[in-house]
Amino acid sequence: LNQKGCVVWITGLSGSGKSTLACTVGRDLHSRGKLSYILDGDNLRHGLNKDLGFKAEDRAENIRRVGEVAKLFADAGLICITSLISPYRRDREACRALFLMQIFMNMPLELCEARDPKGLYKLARAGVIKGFTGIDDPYEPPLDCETERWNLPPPSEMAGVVVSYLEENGFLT
Ligand code: GGZ
Repeated sequence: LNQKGCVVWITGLSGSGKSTLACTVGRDLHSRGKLSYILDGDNLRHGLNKDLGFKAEDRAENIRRVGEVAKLFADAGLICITSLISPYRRDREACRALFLMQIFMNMPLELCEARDPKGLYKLARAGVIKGFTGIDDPYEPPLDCETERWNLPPPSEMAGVVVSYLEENGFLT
């Protein structure tokens, strides 16, 4: 295997399309014969991060652990794509040095809420889920992500832009 690894960090609200983007990029990389691995917040919370909830210090620990695991994958030569809300700037900053790219899914709350694929926004509005990101817990958009430099491509074009960036930076050779 002759592959250089890296970390692609996707942040954004629940329902903003993070997992979809991660899967699209993963499939594209696979078709180019490149190994990638997706670390998805919601999935990891069933195993590695089972002990964590959604209060600020738990989210911080979640981001820290996933950052460390992503680094291991990247060290092993994989393109590691993470898909976590990672709502607090401070937590992302703490592992920013690990990321090749920070991707912001800049989807308005109204659209995420209208999609509500798992019905969680509805539960949050009803007060059944407390501390839900975007409803009664903050989301702090990144100020320094690669998507800004690209002038925020629409979500459907995002995967292509990510793959091009990987290519330009020598990760697909
Ligand atoms: C935000 C929550 C919450 C609260 C449960 N706030 O869209 P989903 O359902 O599948 O993904 C969300 C997931 C968020 O996990 P992360 O590990 O990405 O969060 S963080 O980075 O903030 O640590 C959502 C579901 O868990 N979920 N309760 N209160 N999202």
